[in-house]
Amino acid sequence: MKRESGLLVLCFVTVLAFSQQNANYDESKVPSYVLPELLKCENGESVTTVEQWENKRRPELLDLFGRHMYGTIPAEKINVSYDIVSENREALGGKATSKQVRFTFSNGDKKNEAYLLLFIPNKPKGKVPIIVGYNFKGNHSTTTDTMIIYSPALCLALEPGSPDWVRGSQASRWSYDLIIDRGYAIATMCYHDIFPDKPELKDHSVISLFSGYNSQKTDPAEWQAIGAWAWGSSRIVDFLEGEEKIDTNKIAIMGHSRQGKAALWAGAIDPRFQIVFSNESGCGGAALFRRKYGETAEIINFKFPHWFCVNFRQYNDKEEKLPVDQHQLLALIAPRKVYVASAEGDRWSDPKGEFLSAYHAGPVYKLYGLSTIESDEMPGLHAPIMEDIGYHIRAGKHDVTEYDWKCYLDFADKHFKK
Ligand code: GTR
Repeated sequence: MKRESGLLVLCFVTVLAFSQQNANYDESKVPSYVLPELLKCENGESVTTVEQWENKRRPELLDLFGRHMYGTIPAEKINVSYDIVSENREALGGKATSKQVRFTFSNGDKKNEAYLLLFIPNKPKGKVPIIVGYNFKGNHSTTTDTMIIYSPALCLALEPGSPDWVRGSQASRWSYDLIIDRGYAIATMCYHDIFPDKPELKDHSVISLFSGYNSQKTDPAEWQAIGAWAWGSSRIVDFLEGEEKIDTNKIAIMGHSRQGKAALWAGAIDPRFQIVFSNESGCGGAALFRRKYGETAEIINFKFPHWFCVNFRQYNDKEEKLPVDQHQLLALIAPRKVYVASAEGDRWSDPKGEFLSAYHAGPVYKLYGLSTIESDEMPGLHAPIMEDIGYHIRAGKHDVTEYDWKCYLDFADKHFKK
């Protein structure tokens, strides 16, 4: 390694270590805070009916989250075409049909490609519910099936020779057998295909296809990576609407960590997602900003300047000034269902902040006459709460495990199979 680049890496690692050290893990140092009101409009009007919520408060909150946090998604429609490039009726030992679908996003001469990997159970014969979720390291990393095509953006996002090129390297996060055995279809795409996850790669993201995109200038409320990932998951739903075997009234989205953030935002803006599973989504996902526990606005904006809109940076170390907090994001999903999952060893994501957010989203679910988390005391490990809002905390580190999937499937059964 050249001396200069060695120095650069050292600087980066030092700054990173410093910013992570700065994170608070001491509950007694959590500041006292007042959460922004769920059921009070910006003009002070109290919300007591579903009509007021849907016509006034909900649109207000969607707008605030767009302008101050995730950026606003353009109304423009670009072209999206789908080509089924492979179909295998004997996938997963014969119990599923797999399909690989090439998505081509285009606007004029510019285009991007992404690949969706879909497994549909061969039994039962009728329509089945589906869970949609992005993977981090390419479709090939979710299974050892040698038919799986490498996701196109990987050459931008992964180092040549990196172990991430190995098939099945992330298979433990994708419990395909379990999901299929339980009668669910599953669809995954590599998130890099939508926005390759580095600030300097925005020119390769779908955002660059939209009219008005200027690589030299980002408007303060312009959408960024999380917005693009959310937008992309809606395009997956567009495709699924044409799939005969998929029950489009039963579409869930599952996102881990940064993808948990994107899944919650997708669930807030696209009502076709009937359940949102947030797996350890932490800061900018389910966790309450005002607790300033673990990762904070300042740390996340510093490490990932391309995730949130530019406006969001003004809340670095000023979380109390944010016009919203994350219980309101969860509430935007109502009356559809939301499930938040934490891991004990994942203090960076602030498990308690994730739990409290789910708890404080309750009043909107109550407006709809739905069931909520009744106590603000966290449940014990492996004691899932499965109301219309769900929550669990499991032992172990930041990851997606078979235990998480089992809980998600139980929750989905409860709501989809009643
Ligand atoms: C971390 C980031 C978290 C979370 C995580 C992940 O580095 O600080 O907000 O998104 O990455 O996506 O695994």
